[in-house]
Amino acid sequence: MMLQLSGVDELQLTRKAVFSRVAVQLPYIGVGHFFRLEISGEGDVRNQPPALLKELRQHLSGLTAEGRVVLPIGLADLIGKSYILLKRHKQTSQSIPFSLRGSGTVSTAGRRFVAARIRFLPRYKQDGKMILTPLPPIDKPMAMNHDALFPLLDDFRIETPSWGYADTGTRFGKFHQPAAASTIEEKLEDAGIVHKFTGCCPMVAVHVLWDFSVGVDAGATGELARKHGVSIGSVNPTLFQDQIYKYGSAASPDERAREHAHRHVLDSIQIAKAVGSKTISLWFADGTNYPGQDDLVARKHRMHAALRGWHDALPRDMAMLVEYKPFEPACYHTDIADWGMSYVYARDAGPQAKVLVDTGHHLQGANIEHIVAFLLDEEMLGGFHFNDRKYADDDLTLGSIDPYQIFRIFHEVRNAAELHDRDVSGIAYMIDQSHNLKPKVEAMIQTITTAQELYAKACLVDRKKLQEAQARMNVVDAEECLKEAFFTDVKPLLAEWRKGHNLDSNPLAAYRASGYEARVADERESARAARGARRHGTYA
Ligand code: RM4
Ligand code: MN
Ligand code: MN
Repeated sequence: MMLQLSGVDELQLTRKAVFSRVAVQLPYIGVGHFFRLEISGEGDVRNQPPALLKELRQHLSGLTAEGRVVLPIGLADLIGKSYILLKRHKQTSQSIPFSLRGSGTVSTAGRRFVAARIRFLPRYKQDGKMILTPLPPIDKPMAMNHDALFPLLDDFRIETPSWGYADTGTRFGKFHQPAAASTIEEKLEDAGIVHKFTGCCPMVAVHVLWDFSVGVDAGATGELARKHGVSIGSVNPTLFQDQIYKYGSAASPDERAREHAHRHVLDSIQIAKAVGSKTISLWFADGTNYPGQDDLVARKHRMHAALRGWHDALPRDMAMLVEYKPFEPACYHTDIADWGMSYVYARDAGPQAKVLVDTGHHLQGANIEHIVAFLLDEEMLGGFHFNDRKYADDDLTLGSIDPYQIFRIFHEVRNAAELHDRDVSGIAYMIDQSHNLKPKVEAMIQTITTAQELYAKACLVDRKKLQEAQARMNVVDAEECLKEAFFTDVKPLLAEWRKGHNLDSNPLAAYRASGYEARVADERESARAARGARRHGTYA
């Protein structure tokens, strides 16, 4: 049936007219339903000067259909008749906002060109109403202004890890820092300070065996977090350090190890409930060191069964993230070695399970942003563990080695949101770093401000221009869109954003000026001495 349009059903391009953005909302699109937009034009543009036609084409090619298929529409389509055929592959009972966007000013002053009308004619099988809402015209086709960027920065929250504040190191040794946190309270205090100076780190990830002791009420840890102005984010079961895990945890051939892991994950879910966390984050050291050591497929089946069982034990509002890693500590095979395996395990476990991408967990040369784009489109990306590396899982500061890569990852997140109608609001942005040499809190503040800078740059990519360049198959112009955004100095923008949030424009300098590190170094050294705590730095 043909639906009736309500509101405005046509737009006009006239002399000096502004080609407005329009948003089309459909009440429902289900499997196998096609949504067809007929674009027809009136007016004769054939005798117009080439420069004008070029200009018009540029604006019209920015008109894209969001959905599974993105088709640029050229001028030829406008003169004649064209159809955009869209098919949604996934069943959903929710209303899906579907938008057609075109923006830019057509300036035709002094020329004879009169008008082209674009009419949107929806044809749709279901009863329902189609609403065409003209949005206010925009005067600059490009560059995201503050009004658009700042809300995105407001929503960009990064979770810091409790273990990033403690003395951690390599397997060859640890170097102690007087100000390093040793207790969960000290870690939460540090996390609270990072949030105080950055304004975007309200949550802290915890590792169960490192942060919770037997007999201590988990709810009290949640309270402690609140006291320091933060809350507990992801809860990470610790499935690798007990002696029983010598041959693995969930995939171990030893039934007692599997049972031990099972109880620990169920306990972790209880802890998550008690602290008000909505995320269980799973990483396994499971794997083998030698060919033939164990049956790879039998291990796969054990892992499957464990994940399914744990998914069933989750409260309805809790997510389960499945992290992968190609090697280490296992040297021959790892049971969840890459994103594809995480995807399959998560998909089969149930709808609350998603993939966790740790940027350090790939073999050299892997295209991480492609993995991210793919998972986003599949609606299977649960979150990130951010860090940087030069060689393996080095856990270095985000962006210290390859900032362009992190930018490209954020660019794919923004693409998914802005061009492909994906909901990216649930993605957990988490840091997973080990600051062996740098002072812990300084390193974390440096990490967070770097993440904000790279995210802001990715937000600034002119996606309209990029789509136009892609439609013209102009590789150089397309790449330049990314480089232009990447090389934009966003520090003034971020300083302004911070000002609006009553934050110092330079969080690192403000933190240093606060004298926090020297104060807690004294307090923590005395507290450790009073407890008789001894700190070991040795590997063996
Ligand atoms: C792993 C992985 C996990 C972390 C452990 C301790 O390499 O990155 O996320 O929990 O280390
Ligand atoms: Mn990780
Ligand atoms: Mn790691």
